[in-house]
Amino acid sequence: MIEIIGPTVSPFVVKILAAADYKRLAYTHTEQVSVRELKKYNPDTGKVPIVLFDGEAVYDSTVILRRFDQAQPTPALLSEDANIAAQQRMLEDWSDESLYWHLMAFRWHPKNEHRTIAQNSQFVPAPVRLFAKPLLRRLVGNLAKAQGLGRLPYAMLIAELGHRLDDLVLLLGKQPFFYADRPSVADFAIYGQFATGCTGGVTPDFAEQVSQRTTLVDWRRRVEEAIVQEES
Ligand SMILES: N[C@@H](CCC(=O)N[C@@H](CS)C(=O)NCC(=O)O)C(=O)O
Repeated sequence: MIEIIGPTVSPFVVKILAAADYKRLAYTHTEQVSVRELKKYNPDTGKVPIVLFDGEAVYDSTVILRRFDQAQPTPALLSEDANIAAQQRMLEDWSDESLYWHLMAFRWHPKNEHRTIAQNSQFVPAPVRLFAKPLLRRLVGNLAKAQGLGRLPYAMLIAELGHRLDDLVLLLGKQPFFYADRPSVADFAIYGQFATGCTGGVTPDFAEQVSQRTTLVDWRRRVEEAIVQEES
């Protein structure tokens, strides 16, 4: 039994849900997670997503996707070609560890911060919800500043995201998915970041940068079609 835990405002939760759907895995999904459950299931990082595989808690979206492939090898989330698989893993890691921080910098910039706080307040425990704004700013918003991208002037943030997206267009080239004909961990990782950055109206300038690149808009639609096709 596979139990996915974590809210869909998290790009990493969207990443693993999309991969699970693509693989037609049977699972349950719980959006809300209490602080106590987080401590119980993931005392190391306290982050979501968490997946319970027959009650065994596994965290980190990358490790989770590897477990999905172990649990059900087809369709595989990595190419059979070792060199292509290596590139897919590297792009997955870039998405998780770099693109994510671009998105975080957008989310916590003063231009968007009020929408980010409104979206995330529901996850602050009721007794302290009155203090959601300073709490979220301190616990989450400051992470973007500490990482560095969150200190950039907004125009530079937009330009840097644009350059990275242009690189993605080049990497994709004429192929339907990154380095391959089938979606992989790389596609699901980037899909998670795009899906959360482009929907919900929290980071309109992030969404605008993606929408200006038709190659990426078409790629995103193909990932969504692959998920739905595998679902039906
Ligand atoms: N590398 C982790 C990143 C997970 C992550 O950063 N999750 C965020 C939500 S988007 C989180 O739980 N943040 C809460 C915190 O940092 O305490 C993964 O791939 O699962």
